[in-house]
Amino acid sequence: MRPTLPQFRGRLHDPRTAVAIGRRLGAAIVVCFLTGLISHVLRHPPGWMTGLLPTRPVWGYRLTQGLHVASGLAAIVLVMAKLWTVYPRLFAWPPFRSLPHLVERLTIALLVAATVFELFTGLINILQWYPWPFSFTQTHYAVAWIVAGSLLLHLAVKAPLIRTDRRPRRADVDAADRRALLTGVGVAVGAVTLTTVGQAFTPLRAFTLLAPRNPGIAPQGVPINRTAAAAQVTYASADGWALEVAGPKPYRITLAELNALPQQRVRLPIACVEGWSVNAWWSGVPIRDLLARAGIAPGRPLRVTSMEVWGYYKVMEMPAQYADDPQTLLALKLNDEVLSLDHGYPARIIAPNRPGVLQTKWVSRLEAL
Ligand SMILES: Nc1nc2c(c(=O)[nH]1)N[C@H]1C(S)=C(S)[C@@H](COP(=O)(O)O)O[C@H]1N2
Ligand SMILES: [Mo]
Repeated sequence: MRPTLPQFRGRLHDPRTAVAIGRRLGAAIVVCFLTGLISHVLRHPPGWMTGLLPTRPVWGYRLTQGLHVASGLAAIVLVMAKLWTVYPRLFAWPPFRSLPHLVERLTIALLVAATVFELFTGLINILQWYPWPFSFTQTHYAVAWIVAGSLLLHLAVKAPLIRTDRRPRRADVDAADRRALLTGVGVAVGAVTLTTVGQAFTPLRAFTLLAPRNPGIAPQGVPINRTAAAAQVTYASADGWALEVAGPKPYRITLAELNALPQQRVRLPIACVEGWSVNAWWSGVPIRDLLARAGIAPGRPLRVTSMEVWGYYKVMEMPAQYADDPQTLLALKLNDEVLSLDHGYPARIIAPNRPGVLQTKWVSRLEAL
């Protein structure tokens, strides 16, 4: 028996509109997926890849992670438009006509669920809100593959429909309405992008109304993710600090002694995984000089430990090419001022083309692996 189901007379719930929005959504998902892969590999490289991670361009991660968050935010708008065009099919009767049709609908359910999950967790994460019991990075990464797989299946199943869509039609009476809808969606994507992209693309930072971070409003010109208070680091605990360098000739060195060593000044960005990024001037001692003093030859990966009491980023590992890079510093100054406690006083890491989470603050120990 056929239940009473709603009737949909709106003509833009048609395949042609769904394909048109799908193309744009697909493009956003491809950019988001690829830039997400880059981010994952830079943070958790499989062993064989560690030596291959590039240190140039220094703004590489800034660009890819900015794109990751921007394309994800655009996809939120596009996915809503796409779901609006197709949702009447939820009420199609019978729910499935054949086994292949049932399989097709299940793969769409998987695709929608996985995509909504990715966009929702990503959005909540850039707001630094973690209302879930699982690890964000691992789950977000794993589900991205489900999106990729079910999207490929979806494209294969719908290939005939997408192909017919290319053929010119004589009487497309909805063309003007469809154009209006697509323009509206485009304007919405543009508005979301314009009000958020300034968190990474600083020339537009005056428009950063909706982004969680505005790089224009930041102590010493750089936003802060984890404060010293959250990491339980105080000026008192930094008192009497000395950097410990382990190696064949281990040594301890005080802040005054570090300041007396030859300094390097470099312009490098902090690029947070949450999408905000900003360039800054950093001054300090090249890490390779500190390692050489301990008798450590170039080519060795490094373990860096922070004096913070607890945190996921207390210990960080750095592949050799970053440790040896002349621009990788144990920074003592930010934009020509002594680091503030929140920025990692007395000393922090700054390295080219690495995610912000690996730019360890409050460094207490270096050790070659
Ligand atoms: N020891 C330590 N270092 C850390 C963190 C941390 O939690 N602990 N957070 C990292 C993150 S997520 C970012 S984006 C950068 C931000 O540095 P900033 O606060 O100086 O901008 O510091 C990184 N360094
Ligand atoms: Mo970050």
